[in-house]
Amino acid sequence: MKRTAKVLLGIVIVMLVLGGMMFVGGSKEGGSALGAAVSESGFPVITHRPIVVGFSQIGSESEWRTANTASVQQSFKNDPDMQLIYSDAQQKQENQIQALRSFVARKVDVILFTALVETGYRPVLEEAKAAHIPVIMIDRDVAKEDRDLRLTIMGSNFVKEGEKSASWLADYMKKQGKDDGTKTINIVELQGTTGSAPAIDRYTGFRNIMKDHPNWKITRSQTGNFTSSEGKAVMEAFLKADKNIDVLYAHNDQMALGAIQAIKEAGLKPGKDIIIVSIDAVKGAFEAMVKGELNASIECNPLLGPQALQAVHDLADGKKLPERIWTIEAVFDQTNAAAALPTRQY
Ligand code: GZL
Repeated sequence: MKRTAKVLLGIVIVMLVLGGMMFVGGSKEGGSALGAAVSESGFPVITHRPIVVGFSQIGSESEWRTANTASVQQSFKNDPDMQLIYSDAQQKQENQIQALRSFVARKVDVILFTALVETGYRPVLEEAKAAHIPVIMIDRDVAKEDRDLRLTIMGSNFVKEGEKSASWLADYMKKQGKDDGTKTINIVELQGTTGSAPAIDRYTGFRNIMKDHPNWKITRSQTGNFTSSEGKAVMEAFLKADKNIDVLYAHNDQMALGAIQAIKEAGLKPGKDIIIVSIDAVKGAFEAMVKGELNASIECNPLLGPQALQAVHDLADGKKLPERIWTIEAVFDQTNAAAALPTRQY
C-alpha cells in the first residue's frame, strides 16, 4: 500500500511542476517557447503594443500608388496599437531590398511589402523568415517560387483586369459597329513596369480574350513603366511608326493619359479615332472619360489600408490569414463615369 501511495504522490508532484511551468511561461510577458501562445498563423501572438510594422512601398509613379500609400499610412496612423515605419523605394529594387533588410535589423513585428517586380527578393525574404518576421504582400506579389516566404497577398486580380479590358473592348466595338469579326483591328499596347506582376498578368489576361477575336492584331507593345511621361513618349513613337492604330490598350490610366496627349499632338481625336481602354479608374481617368477622350477604365482599387490593418491585427491575435485577400472592383466607361466621379476617393 505504502509503495503505491509514494508512486501516486510522485506523479502528482510531477504534474504540479509541469503545470507551474506552463503557468509561468503563459504569463502576460510571454517569452518562453511554452509561454508564447500557440497561434494558427505559425507566428507567436503579439501581445506588446505598439505593434511595429515596416512597410516597403515601391515609389510614387502614379495617382494609383499615391492613393495606395495614403490609404495604408492613414489606416495605421489612426490606430494607437500600431507604429508604421514607411520606406519609398523610388522604383528601385535595390532600395527595396535595403529597406527590407533594415526592417529585419530593427526586428519589426510584421513586414508589409509591395514587390516592384516579381523576382530577386528570395535572399532578403529568407532573412526575414530566419528572424521569424511575418511578411504580408500588398498589391504586387513575388514570383510563385518565392511565395513560401510570405504569408498572404492582398490586392487585385490582374489577369481578370486584362480580361475585363478585352471583353469591354469586344462589346464596345460590336455595339459601335466597328468590328464585324473580319476587318483587322490594329491594337497597340502600353505595358506596365517590365517584370512586375500587374504588367505580366494584364498582358496575359488581355490575350486570353483575344483568342476569341482572330481579326485583332497587337501591332506594337512596349513598356511605359506605368508613368504618364513614358506613356506619352512611347505613344509618340508608335504614331510615328504607323498611324494605322484602331485601339490603345494601356496597363494603367497614367500611361493612357500621357498617350492621350500624344494622340492629340498628332492631330487625332483620342476616344474617337483611337479607342482607349486602360486600368485603375483614377480620378484623371474619369475626367478623361467625361471629356470623351478615354473610353473605359477597369477599376483596380488602391485603398488597401483597412484590409492591411485588419490582417496585421488578425496576425497579432494568432489567427491564420487567408491565402489570398481579394479587393472588389468594377468597370467604368462613358455610360457611368459622370455619375461615379463625385464619389471617387482616388
Ligand atoms: C496595380 C498597381 C499598378 C497600378 C499602376 O495594382 O501595382 O501600379 O495599376 C501602379 O497605376 O503604378
